[in-house]
Amino acid sequence: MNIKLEDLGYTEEVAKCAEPYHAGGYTIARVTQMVKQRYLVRTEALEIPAEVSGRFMFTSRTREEYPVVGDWVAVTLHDQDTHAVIHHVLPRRTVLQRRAPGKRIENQIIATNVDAVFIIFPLNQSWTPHALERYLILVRQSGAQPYVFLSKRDVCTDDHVRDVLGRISTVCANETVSAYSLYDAADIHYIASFIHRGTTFCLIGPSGAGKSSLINALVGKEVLPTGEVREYDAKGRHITTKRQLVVLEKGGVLIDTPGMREVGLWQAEDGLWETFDDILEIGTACKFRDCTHTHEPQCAVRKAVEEKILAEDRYNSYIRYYQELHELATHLNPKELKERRELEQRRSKQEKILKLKKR
Ligand SMILES: Nc1nc2c(ncn2[C@@H]2O[C@H](COP(=O)(O)OP(=O)(O)OP(=O)(O)O)[C@@H](O)[C@H]2O)c(=O)[nH]1
Ligand SMILES: [Mg+2]
Ligand SMILES: [Zn+2]
Repeated sequence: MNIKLEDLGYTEEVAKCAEPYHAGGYTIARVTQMVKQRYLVRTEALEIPAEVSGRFMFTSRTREEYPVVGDWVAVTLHDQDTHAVIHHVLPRRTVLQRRAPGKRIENQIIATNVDAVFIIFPLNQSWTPHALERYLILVRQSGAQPYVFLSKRDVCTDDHVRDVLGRISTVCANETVSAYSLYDAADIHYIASFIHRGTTFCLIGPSGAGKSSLINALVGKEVLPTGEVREYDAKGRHITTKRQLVVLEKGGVLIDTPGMREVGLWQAEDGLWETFDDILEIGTACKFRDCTHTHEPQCAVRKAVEEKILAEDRYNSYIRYYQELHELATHLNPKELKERRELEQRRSKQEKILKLKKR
């Protein structure tokens, strides 16, 4: 399939960033797959294997600087255009990331330059609204638009579907939320209606939710492997093991990801405040400007909980996320001075969000 860069999500903004590289004789491509340090990149004409240049490896200080799926990169083509070398990663417009699973304190970039995220959860399994909430915070932090699609409606009763939608309604009050069945053409058509030429969508959710199946249905072909996840395997075998970017013929870009078991937050304060904007607003009446709403006197938030204006459950989950992020920040910035500065920055961002909300 010969495609235009625009179909891959190339915008004027990207073009501007790409200008110097174009002038330098590089080809612009998008990273479509990544397994360890090996990549596939897509240019207008080709999808070919790629690796980063020696100089890139030498000059990169952190893992974060390495290309990931969704990145725009400046490459050179070699061996009759069968192989590419990545020299530069163009500035990222959005970064979808989480805290990497495991003990080490580091982040993991899920995908970049994503406009919207389809969060897929299965209706036939039990999970708490908080599980979904974590995904929402992570997506909002990235700046991408979240959509919540609940799969496997066909194997559930209408009552059950209604019950689940009711239970998550406070968690995703402002989002598009919809239950669907992979086998209902009208449902797939509805989901497809959100996808436009040049927009990039990333699908995330637990393993077995139906991410890859949904992409196949949207593409109209089995382009990705799917299957039942083995429940008895303690390790949990994920069907999808790599991130992969798929371009729809009618336009639109979809990124498939492996199922996530843990969704740890990574520097997601803005995402948290956007998700708990009610608490942010009540908190403006606290006595202390930097009130943590835990032990301080004259705390408007705790007063609101006592007066049952704010649900205790909601308050508790906010505090849990806040502490998780605070702990992370302390690990990342051991110097108190730096921490204070960041707090100030976060405050001003907080005020900006409030101002935006008031408009
Ligand atoms: N009945 C029913 N089955 C579905 C639906 N969506 C997906 N499935 C099935 O669920 C299983 C898992 O689907 P996948 O698409 O592989 O799930 P995934 O989210 O990509 O899983 P990982 O790749 O492990 O993260 C497959 O057997 C699908 O056929 C649906 O709406 N209804
Ligand atoms: Mg999959
Ligand atoms: Zn307070």
